[in-house]
Amino acid sequence: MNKIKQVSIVGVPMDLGQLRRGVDMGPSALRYAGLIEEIVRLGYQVKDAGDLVIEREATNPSEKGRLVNLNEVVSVNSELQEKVDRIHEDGVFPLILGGDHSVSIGSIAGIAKHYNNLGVIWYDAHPDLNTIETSPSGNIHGMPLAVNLGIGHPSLVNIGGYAPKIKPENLVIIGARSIDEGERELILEKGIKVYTMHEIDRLGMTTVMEETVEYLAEKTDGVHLSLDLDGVDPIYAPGVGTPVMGGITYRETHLALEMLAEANIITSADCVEINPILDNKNQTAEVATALISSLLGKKLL
Ligand code: 6HN
Ligand code: MN
Ligand code: MN
Ligand code: MN
Repeated sequence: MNKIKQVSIVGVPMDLGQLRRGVDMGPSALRYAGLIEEIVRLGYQVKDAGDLVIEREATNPSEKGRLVNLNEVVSVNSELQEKVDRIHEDGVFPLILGGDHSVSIGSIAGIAKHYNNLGVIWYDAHPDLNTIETSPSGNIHGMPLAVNLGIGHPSLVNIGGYAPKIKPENLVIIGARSIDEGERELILEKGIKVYTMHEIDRLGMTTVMEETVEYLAEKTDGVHLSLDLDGVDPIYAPGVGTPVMGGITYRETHLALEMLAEANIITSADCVEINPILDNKNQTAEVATALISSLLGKKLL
């Protein structure tokens, strides 16, 4: 990561992957929290590419069947895919600001084509491995990891014109504590490496991250970090649409990202699910800003 001293920021004010409005304000909240200035202070050359324009239909999205807002989610992610692809071609570190977690479909679609074995770290309370058949909600933000593995609706799976984007053995999920039955089956069937809260409690974050780095470093040629703020305990990150108690602490998350910075393996990232409407004075965006700084190499001393 350190050889790329340039970062390009793309905001995706998208709230169509679920039914709670407000997560579209995530990019603004992060800019307000000083994210751009903070990355500049770390010595990076930063380009803020602004936000994608999200077109939405005026009708109630829940009327349209179980895949909520499918067409809109496909079109936003297709555009995001192209944008991220170009950033990567310029040799710049892409940092995508959500928006709900469905934006990881477009971000990973734009990145994965540049690697033979893109690794992914999915830092999240949820594995986001649902399909239309297994989803309890029909919300696409609960499906992006399955889509990236090539499982799901063809118009989502084929964004960017290729599928799958990633291989199950190149994936590590960290922080899971709300796992739907179909997701559990998929995890076991594909042998996906998951550190649930149970493993984090037992092993401690140091061991979890040492193992994660070792697991990915030997077989991947780049690693994308998908940081869902609901992975962090809602005490620290209350501004999220699907909070789950018993999460990863603020310090454990810093430690995790500091260890990734030291290992120098992260080549792109997205930061998603911040909902300022549900937040406490922009706390969650401030937490995210501090966390991204750790990821990009900020040290306490
Ligand atoms: N997220 N598993 C639930 C669902 O509706 O599929 C929750 C998904 C949450 C997704 O937080 O990115
Ligand atoms: Mn290309
Ligand atoms: Mn998620
Ligand atoms: Mn989540």
